[in-house]
Amino acid sequence: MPKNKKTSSALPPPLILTIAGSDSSAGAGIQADSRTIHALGGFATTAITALTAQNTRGITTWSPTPQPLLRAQLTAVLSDLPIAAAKTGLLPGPAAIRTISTFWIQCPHIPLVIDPVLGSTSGTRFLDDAGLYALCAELLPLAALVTPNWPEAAALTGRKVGTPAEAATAAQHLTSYGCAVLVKGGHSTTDRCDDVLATPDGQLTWFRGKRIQTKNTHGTGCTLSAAIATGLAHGQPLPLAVKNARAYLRAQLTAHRRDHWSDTGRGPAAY
Ligand code: PXL
Repeated sequence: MPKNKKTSSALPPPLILTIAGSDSSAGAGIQADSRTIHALGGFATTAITALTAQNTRGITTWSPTPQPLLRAQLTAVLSDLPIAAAKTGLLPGPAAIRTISTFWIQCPHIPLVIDPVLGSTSGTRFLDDAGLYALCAELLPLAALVTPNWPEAAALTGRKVGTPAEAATAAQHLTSYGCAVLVKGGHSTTDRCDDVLATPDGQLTWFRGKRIQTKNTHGTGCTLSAAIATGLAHGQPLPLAVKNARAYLRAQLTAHRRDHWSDTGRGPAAY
């Protein structure tokens, strides 16, 4: 076949919807999600839940998107475009969660990955206790996967999560909401970064790796969850989507650990 002959079998990229906040420094949020989705062969559509003004030193101010505007973004995208998978990031409170769950009840076929962002590494709290409750009661039951780190898993379960064994127990506990759970091990104090996946059928799978020494951890949760959603949109089974997403994130962290952002202690974990 001639080298540049167009084949009609080339599939268009699958559409992924990211429902998340804007990060003006572009290390996390909508910016990180879009970058990841496109790098992995998807096409990113967006519903912006909040605007943040931030740089490598922290968040100076932020504001949630008014509910009618969030609703209008979700209507515009979901009523028109064949979304293959979605993810959530920064959700600014119970009202945003209720808005999203109202939509998801009507599109249960679209796999939804929830990155339960509670706050920023620099200390800004995004989701209050009422929001945490709404997340568990209203959104987790509609999700394919939730991806807490150790502190988020502790907040979601009300249990201590400080060891891999406690992470596994928390993951299994959270499957009672009806979704799969990936508890990420980035907060371990050892040189390991092991994530554990629990599925509602009782299976437990470990994804193991040596810790990559870097200060560029800002946005890693966004990147991982966007990569998993993109894998699901490509039709990958969940464990494979997690494996591939981890490999992508690890490659980004390795490639960029010596760039100029490292000096600041924050910065885009993945370009
Ligand atoms: O990494 C969590 C996160 C997600 N989304 C936005 C953020 C942050 C952390 O700062 O700003 C918009």
